[in-house]
This record gives sequence, C-alpha cells and structure tokens, in this order.
Amino acid sequence: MRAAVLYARREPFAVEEVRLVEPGPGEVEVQVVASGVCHSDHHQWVRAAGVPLPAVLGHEGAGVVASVGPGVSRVRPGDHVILVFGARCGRCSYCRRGEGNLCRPEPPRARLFAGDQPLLQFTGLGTFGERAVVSELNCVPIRADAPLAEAALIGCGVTTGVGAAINTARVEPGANVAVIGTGGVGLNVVQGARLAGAARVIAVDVRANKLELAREFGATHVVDASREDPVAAVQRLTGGDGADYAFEVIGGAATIRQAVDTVRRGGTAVVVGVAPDDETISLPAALLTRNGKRLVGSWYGSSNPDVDFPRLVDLVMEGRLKLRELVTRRFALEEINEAFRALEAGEVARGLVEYSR
Ligand code: CND
Ligand code: ZN
Repeated sequence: MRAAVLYARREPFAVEEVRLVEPGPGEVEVQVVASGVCHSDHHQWVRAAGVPLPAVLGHEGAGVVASVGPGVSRVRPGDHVILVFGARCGRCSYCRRGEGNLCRPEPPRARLFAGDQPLLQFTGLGTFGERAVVSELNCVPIRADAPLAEAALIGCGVTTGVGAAINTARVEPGANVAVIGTGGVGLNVVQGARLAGAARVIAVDVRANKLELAREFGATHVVDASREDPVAAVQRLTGGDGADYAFEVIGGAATIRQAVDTVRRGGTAVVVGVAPDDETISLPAALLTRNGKRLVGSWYGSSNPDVDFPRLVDLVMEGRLKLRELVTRRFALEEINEAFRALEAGEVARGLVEYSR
C-alpha cells in the first residue's frame, strides 16, 4: 500500500510503498476512503515540538473495514466507519466517565513500516495512507447510505466544531456567538451555534473567502479582522455588551485574548485552536473574577464519538448540517503537497484526500 510519509518538517511528503502489519488482537484493518486535511496536520508539518518522525499524518478519516483481528466485536468486515482520532483505552477513569477524548494511553505497537523503519501513525491513525491498522476503539460504524468520503470530516472538523458549540459551551437559543477563525473547524462552530439556536453568529476571519463561506454556513454577521478591530466590531454588533460565547479557532495567544475580550461580563471564551506547546497566555485576573468571564478549552468538541458520530451523520442526512459543502477541493494522495499548500494559503474550507476504491 502507499502512504504519504513525512521524514522531516517542512519537507515535501514522500508518497511511497509502505508495509502494514496484520491486525492483532483488538485491531482492525481499514481501507481508508478519504481523509480531510486539518490544520492540526499542518501544525505537525511545521512545528518543531511535533510528533516524532518519520510519521504518517492524517487524523480525519473514514473507510471500510477490510479485516479484523482476534476478539474484535465492535465492527465487521464491510462496515463503513469514521475513525476516532487519539487513542482511548476504554478502561481508565476518563473513559469510564465518558471523557475518552481525554484518555492518554500508551502508544500502540508499530504497525506501519517503510522498509524496516517503523512509522508513527499520527493520533493512532495515519489516514494519509491507503490503509490503516487501528484499535477497534478508533472505529465508529455509521449507516451505509451516508456519503462515506465526506463523512471523513466528521472524524475531526465537524465533531470538533459542532461539539465545541453544543457540548463544551452549551450555547442556548437566543445567544450571541462570535467565532474567531472560520476555516474547516470554525465553520462547524458556526453550524453548531446555529443548530443550538443562537440568535447572532458573528464570523471573524482575515480572509474574504472564509467570511463568504461563513455566511453560507449560517453566520448572521461577518467581521474582516484585517480591516477592523474584531473586539470593537463584536461589541457593536451585540448592542455594546459583547458576545455570550466566543470561540477561538485559530491557535494563538493574541486571538485567544480577543476571544476573552469579545465576550460580555459573565460570558464564556472557548479555546478550540491548538497553539504551539510553548505559547503562553496572560490575562488580567480580574477579567475572570470581577467580570465573571469563563475561559475554557475544548478538545475534540468534548464529544463521545460513539454517540456523536451517528447523530452528526443523521443531521447531515436530514439536511440540517452541511457536509459536502465543506469540501472545496479534492486531491489524490500524490497531490498531498499541493493540498498542504492550499490549506496554508487559506484557499479551502477543507481539502479532501480521496483514495480510489
Ligand atoms: P484552517 O486553516 O482551516 O482555519 C483557520 C482560519 O483562521 C482560517 O480561515 C484563517 O484565515 C483564519 N485566521 C488566521 N489568522 C486569523 C486572525 N488573526 N484573525 C481571524 N482569523 C484568522 O484551520 P482548521 O479550521 O483546520 O483548524 C483551526 C484550529 O483548530 C487549528 O489550530 C487546529 O489545530 C485546531 C484544531 C483543534 C482541535 C481540537 O480538538 N481542539 C481539533 N482539530 C483542530
Ligand atoms: Zn483536526
């Protein structure tokens, strides 16, 4: 099988033949049908403190179960699955609490090799390869009539964004929401806020094409942060107080501070973007106390994929959630370097790497 292998940061991916092990106990071999290209993959491509290399990136995928190892009970060959990024053990206190997104088990055995060299599967997946051997806990079966290639996006962007609005923030009907950064994940925060019944959804981005997309995904107002101060703009658009909820969906200290400043007293700022590991934020403490603001993080949309993936699929199938519209460009695996360039240039809502079936 072929995969896009990253040997050195900022270097082009090498699309080459790699070797996959047979699925062991509790493991599943998945024929990957498609993988979205998320900015978290891009962070790994550029950030020095990323995962050890060589690695196969890609954490937003869907596919068909090809074979299962001994003892697997969650899926059968032929099942359509969305892959859950990040390992979960299913036994620890986090998993028992239904917070499997916060489980941090030991890394799995090496299952992928270039020659004799083991390759790391990013987040336990590595969906920039035609096939992947993963834990059965990383597989959530979905209905067979759902568009499988596009369903890959539910594996990260959709669940992360919609979940941040619905599960983490619990946006309520009539609320005023600001979304700072409306790329692949942020557009889904916009959709999630709309689903939750927000009155105003104010999209903030620095690119006109993203703001146009945000309107299509349900934003009621847009603010071009390259032209005006987003904090003042959101205050103006919410009658002076500020938003009830603001979501930072970029990954940087300056925009996290904007999210805190954008919410009204008592409002909630939700950090979704992944800032570099060494980046720190500093805030006047009184913002949290005297102004009663809340600052919370959201990982994987505080989701429970076993419950949330099938629900999100149903919302798509009922026409309540946009999915196909998120995919602005499709790429063959050989075009992965172009897909990363397009993401970096801000040209796409989501790029989708599609494998031939
Ligand atoms: P993508 O690149 O698609 O979107 C980022 C958007 O931010 C783009 O539209 C940019 O134009 C916009 N932007 C950049 N700078 C500014 C600025 N100063 N002001 C306003 N807008 C700006 O990225 P993505 O949507 O794939 O990912 C966004 C972040 O979410 C990224 O940090 C990624 O790592 C993170 C994320 C988090 C989680 C989670 O579980 N918390 C899961 N996946 C991805
Ligand atoms: Zn992601």
